[in-house]
Amino acid sequence: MSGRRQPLDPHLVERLWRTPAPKPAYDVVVVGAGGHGLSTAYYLAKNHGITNVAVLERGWLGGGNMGRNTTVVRSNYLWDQSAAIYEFSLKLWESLEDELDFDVLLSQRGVVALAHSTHDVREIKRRVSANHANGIDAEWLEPAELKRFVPIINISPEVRYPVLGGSLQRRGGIARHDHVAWGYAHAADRMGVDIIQNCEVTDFLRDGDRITGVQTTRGPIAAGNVALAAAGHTSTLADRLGIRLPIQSHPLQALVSELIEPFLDTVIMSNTVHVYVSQADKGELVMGAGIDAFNSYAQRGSFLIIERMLAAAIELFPIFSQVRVLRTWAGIVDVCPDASPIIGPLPLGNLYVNTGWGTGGFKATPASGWVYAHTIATGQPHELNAPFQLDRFRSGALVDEHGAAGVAH
Ligand code: FAD
Ligand code: PYC
Repeated sequence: MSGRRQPLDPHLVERLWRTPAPKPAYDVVVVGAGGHGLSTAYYLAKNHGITNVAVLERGWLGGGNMGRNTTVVRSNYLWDQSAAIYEFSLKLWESLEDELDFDVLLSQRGVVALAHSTHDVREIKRRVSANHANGIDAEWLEPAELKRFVPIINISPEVRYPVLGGSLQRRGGIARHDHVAWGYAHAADRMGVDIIQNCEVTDFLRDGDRITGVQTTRGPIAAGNVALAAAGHTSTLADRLGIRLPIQSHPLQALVSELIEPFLDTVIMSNTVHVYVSQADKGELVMGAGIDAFNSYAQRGSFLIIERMLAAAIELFPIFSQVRVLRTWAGIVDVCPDASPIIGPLPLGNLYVNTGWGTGGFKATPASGWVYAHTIATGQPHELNAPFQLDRFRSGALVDEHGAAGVAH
């Protein structure tokens, strides 16, 4: 964390990007000013010199999952294909402040994944071995080692789901999601990208099997290519074209506590008891759980999830029983059957999709934008997103990352 550069003063935020009126036509229209849309626009301009780009956002920049996630960054996935893209992302994170000339407040404080059953122990140890094979830092910690690393954790064997050990990725951690969105927006804007808020894409312009632009609440906009990056709303947009994506949209909730003195300096996750927690620099505990089981496009979930999340948290960290919840919220996540993303062309000319990051796309923001920009600029997948094409649901070459997702879904 360098503590330098761009603002913490909210008045300065207004000046980080322009507020242009939409032009009649662009080389590329990106739909959605979340992290993935903004990083895509940035790398289109930076890596490929394509600057006649608009990012269209129906609400405000970062008002979707980008501003609602719990900011966990790591790369300890199971399969080679995922390890490659998430590790590339983590390496981009490690130099992102210099790249964007903007504080993103990456804090590599370590991410722990807990095991509570023999099955968990085998599965997590297997992932540690797979991480080593892919050159990704990973360690297995026995309960006593975990207790030394996280003194407030309860390792008593007398609880419902005792802690039997866990993995640790020391290079994992958290970053400030709003700063990441602002940093990409600022840098893209400086290279000529138009970021247009309050501009909802309502339909597509097409010429036979080719997409020629978008219809928006601010009029039609022609485009050489249209790139969807609308997270939980991508399937409804594709539906306008009669394309049915293998995506289920669900609420994913999180909460913060009141501000307390710093006492937790790592991220702890338990997929089994369905809670994860970190402590933000400000002092609030940031917690989340698994998805709400029902489909929804509303940014709210059920109380049951909050109740269970807190019960699990208090069992793991009895000291939390003294802390009060300050606020809760939800985002809409776009979940593929194999818990991996889709990044590539759709079966209509000039139309691309980046979706299916589900509960884990924040950490992928830099790599996702990098490979999506490459795909749009060259018409070919980058080697890192080649395994994540839509046709894997026909070929059966799935990349199942439910275990490594860390959040039950
Ligand atoms: P979004 O920010 O949702 O961007 C999509 C944008 O498209 C939105 O701004 C939306 O308004 C806009 N849009 C939608 N429809 C239209 C339209 N028709 N026209 C124009 N604009 C449109 N991931 C991690 O890696 N680590 C975590 O710790 C983590 N925690 C999470 C916790 C919660 C509670 C949630 C909800 C998600 C979490 N995630 C996490 C997942 C991560 O946030 C998402 O995978 C990622 O943010 C999705 O990409 P995005 O940022 O581009 O999406
Ligand atoms: O993907 O690491 C993750 C994550 C943590 C919390 C939500 N998603």
